[in-house]
Amino acid sequence: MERKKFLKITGSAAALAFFGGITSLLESCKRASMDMSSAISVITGKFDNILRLPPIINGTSPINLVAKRNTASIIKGKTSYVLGYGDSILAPIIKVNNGQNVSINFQNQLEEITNIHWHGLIIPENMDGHPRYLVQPNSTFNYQFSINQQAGTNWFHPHPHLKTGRQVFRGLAGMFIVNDSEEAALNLPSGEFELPVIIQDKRIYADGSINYSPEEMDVMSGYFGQYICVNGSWSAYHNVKTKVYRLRILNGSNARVYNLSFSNGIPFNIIGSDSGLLGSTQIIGNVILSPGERIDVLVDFSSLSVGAEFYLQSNTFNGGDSQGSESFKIMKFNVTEQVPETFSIPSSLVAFVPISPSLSIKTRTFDISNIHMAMPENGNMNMGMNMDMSKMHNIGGKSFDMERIDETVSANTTEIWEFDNAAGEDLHPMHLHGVQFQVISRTGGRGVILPHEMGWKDTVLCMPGEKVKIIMTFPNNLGTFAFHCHNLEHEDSGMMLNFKIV
Ligand SMILES: [Cu+2]
Repeated sequence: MERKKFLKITGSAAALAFFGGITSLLESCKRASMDMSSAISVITGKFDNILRLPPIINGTSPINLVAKRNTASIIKGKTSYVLGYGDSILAPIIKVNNGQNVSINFQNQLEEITNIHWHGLIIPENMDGHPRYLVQPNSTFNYQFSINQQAGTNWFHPHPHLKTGRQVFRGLAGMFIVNDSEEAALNLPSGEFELPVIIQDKRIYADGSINYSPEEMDVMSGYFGQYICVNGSWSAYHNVKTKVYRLRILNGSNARVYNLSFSNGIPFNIIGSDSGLLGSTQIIGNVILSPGERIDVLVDFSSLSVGAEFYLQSNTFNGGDSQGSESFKIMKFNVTEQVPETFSIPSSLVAFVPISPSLSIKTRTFDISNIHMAMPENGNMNMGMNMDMSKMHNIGGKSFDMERIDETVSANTTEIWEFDNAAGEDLHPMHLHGVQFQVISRTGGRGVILPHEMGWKDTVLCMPGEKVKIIMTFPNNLGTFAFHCHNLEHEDSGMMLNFKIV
């Protein structure tokens, strides 16, 4: 057996011990040899469930968010038991303007600790939702910050260590949109022509509750679901007119990566990356979007005929050990009304200034291949019951320690960080809190910077075999922030470190 496979499997035995299960190493070996991708096959429905559209809250007045148990109709005609920040699954969409002060009164009505991480927002460390800052059950916290960043599609979700995966999977997440005047000048499609598309896969029990019970293979690869949902609707459809639409697409899944395209060949006009608009529109037929990433796209339905039906789908891709082997439909679009369209898709968007690599004062490299288990402090690899799940993944050989500062950086300085997955077998979407970056190179694997990466990013996908370099200038928000893999099972099993801005 290869050394790295052996290490993975011994780690998986530890995971089972963590979850209180009893299994032998032999059993783990048998399971590890199974084809992971065939273990969870996507279930395709009739696409007769009307797409849920989360309500929109304007952030100019104080916002109330309550994390609680809810019911939702994820599958048509069935009740599902979920978590949400409103009255259903997910949260209302929060919309704010750059320069605005935001106040969110958060109430935790769960029976466990939680918090909110504002993914993509550049805000002070005590508001960012680091796992050190928790909100106890039946307690409240007032998140207050001012928005000082360009227009973009951000989001929010819980971040309590070891519980993030479960709380997000059960339904806690939402979209957070920042608008600004530069964006307004583009007169982009709005109202019914601006559509949130939050893609998530769910495992659902027969009784309607969401199943989150990861076993060793789930912790290694990530937790997948058979039901591909958009905005909390499985097998959904949406009626459209013959217009240009703006789709804000968020991959809010725990672990699943999608290779997105339209079944009728309509291209994506990509106008924005994770948290900002691009300098110029990038036209492309498909986008591989990993957990945590967003794309802002214009899609032109104006030449379609009434009665046309087509799908947003995911195609197969080369994604390492556990991903990309299946193609499936995600949601259906029906063209139901012919209307005139005068909007033409702009080729030039906003002023986007690349950060010059010559400004970088330091390059740091992080081995994210996970070919070695993190070593415990005493140097002994304790197999079995003594080793917990929180050590199954690592960055540079270190698993997450809440209080340890792993990297120290200076405010207002620029650095290059490299994520090295050259020897890795799994893909890892790497996310930094507290800063926005630009991708400056990718070597190995796909070998290029992709069209949806040519702007402000906070999450970047590193496929097996790839080394990805990013550049960023740290803001003047002093304190400790996290950076981690956004495969939430990898994150919860240790693939997270702290960096401190001083
Ligand atoms: Cu990962």
